[in-house]
Amino acid sequence: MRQQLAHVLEQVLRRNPGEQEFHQAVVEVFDSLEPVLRKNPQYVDAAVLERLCEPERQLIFRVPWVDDAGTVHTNRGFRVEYNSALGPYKGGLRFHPSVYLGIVKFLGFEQVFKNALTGMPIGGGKGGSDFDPRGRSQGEVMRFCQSFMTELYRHLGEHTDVPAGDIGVGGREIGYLFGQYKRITNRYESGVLTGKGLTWGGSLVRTEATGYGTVLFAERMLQTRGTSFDGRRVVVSGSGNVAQYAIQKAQQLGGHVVACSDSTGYVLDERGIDLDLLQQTREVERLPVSIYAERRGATFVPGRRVWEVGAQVALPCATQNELDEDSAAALVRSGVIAVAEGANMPTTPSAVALLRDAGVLFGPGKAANAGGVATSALEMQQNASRDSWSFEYTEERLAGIMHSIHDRCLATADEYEAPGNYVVGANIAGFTKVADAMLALGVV
Ligand code: NDP
Ligand code: 2IT
Repeated sequence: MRQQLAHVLEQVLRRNPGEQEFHQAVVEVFDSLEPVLRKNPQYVDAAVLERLCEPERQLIFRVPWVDDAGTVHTNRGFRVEYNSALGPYKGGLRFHPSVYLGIVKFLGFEQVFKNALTGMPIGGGKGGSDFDPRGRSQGEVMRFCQSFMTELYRHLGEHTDVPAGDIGVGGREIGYLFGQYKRITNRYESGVLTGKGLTWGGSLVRTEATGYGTVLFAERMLQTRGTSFDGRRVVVSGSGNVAQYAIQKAQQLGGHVVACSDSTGYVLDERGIDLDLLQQTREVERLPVSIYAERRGATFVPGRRVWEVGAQVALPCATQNELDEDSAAALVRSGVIAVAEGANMPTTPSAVALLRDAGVLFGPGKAANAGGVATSALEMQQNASRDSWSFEYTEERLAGIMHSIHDRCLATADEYEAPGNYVVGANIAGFTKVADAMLALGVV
């Protein structure tokens, strides 16, 4: 079986040259699968691994747009419709200059297993563009979104492919994208995008869901050691959507959140992050965290990673490969108990190994940040029934889903003789769910 995995991996590396993040994501999952394949040779016979590593459809398209000065720009748009064994393709759109096919494929691959873990009827997909929204006016962002959707709309549909937000795509962008979809198709098809505004088909709790879910997952991990967030020193990376609501939920559970960051550096605020001020600065005014630090009278440390301040609970909520081995070592020295990934693949493989060897509770993104997409599925449910649920009810559903993902990861890890290993649990539980559906659906 080890040979079989090595053979498929060799094919993946050869057929997808230069896509380093995609390779990393595949290796991470394959590392867990040997005992599953040994127990289930039917997966090998049906070439499930080979098929899982090849997206069902990969779209790359031109996105031309005109800036405020009249200059024409040509960006590249992507949508990787990765796997639809469990439901329509579902996953976010990322607008960031680092986006290329390898990033979209890694995110799509992760999304397939994450979505399976939620227990909701959603397949996996991901998309985005190398467009950089930073410093762009409202009008420029709107025209970009309209141009992007003018191509993408033909591939979407509430039963086909349902995008949402990710880095650089929040409520504002989803609004422009939905507006253009509606205009082109002449259909008020609410279920075609999630993360919508509350007055036009959005769900309460979707904005908060990823950050809240990550903290609920971490709380459940802490409970297995008879402890909780209460009174714990917490450090969060990023200061965008996921980070903000991770901070809020950690604070609600009694955590003391002393630091967060952006791509320019980090803020150390020993009095505890003031979330209202952070949101005013980052979300409303779209300014960097250094301005928050200035307004708050806190310390701003430029160009460095937030992990060096030390924490008992660390929540990486910015981007891939942002927590490396040195960062992990610094966290371990400071007495970290738990790390839960709000971002996708933020912890490097050697950092994960170091944390696990040190006995730190480690919640991988495909389990710990699944609350966002799970609540997107709840938004789709509300759209399908033309209903809207209360905040309390929706949050209760989210909490139930996070607890069940947590418990399933642990039970699966036990079943495969890797007790307490959430990485193995998440990979195997996600994989078997998708693989069984693929077997049932035949060679398609
Ligand atoms: P946002 O755009 O709202 O925030 C991103 C944050 O990360 C910002 O603080 C940004 O700083 C920082 N960041 C982004 N890229 C880099 C980089 N290359 N280096 C350093 N810092 C960076 O995005 P989200 O909060 O939505 O997403 C954060 C993470 O969570 C991503 O990994 C995403 O895939 C994942 N995720 C998001 C979900 C969602 O529902 N939104 C669901 C599940 C996972 P700056 O502004 O300076 O760039
Ligand atoms: O990575 C993710 O799970 C997301 N960006 C959210 C996807 C979604 O469809 O809500």
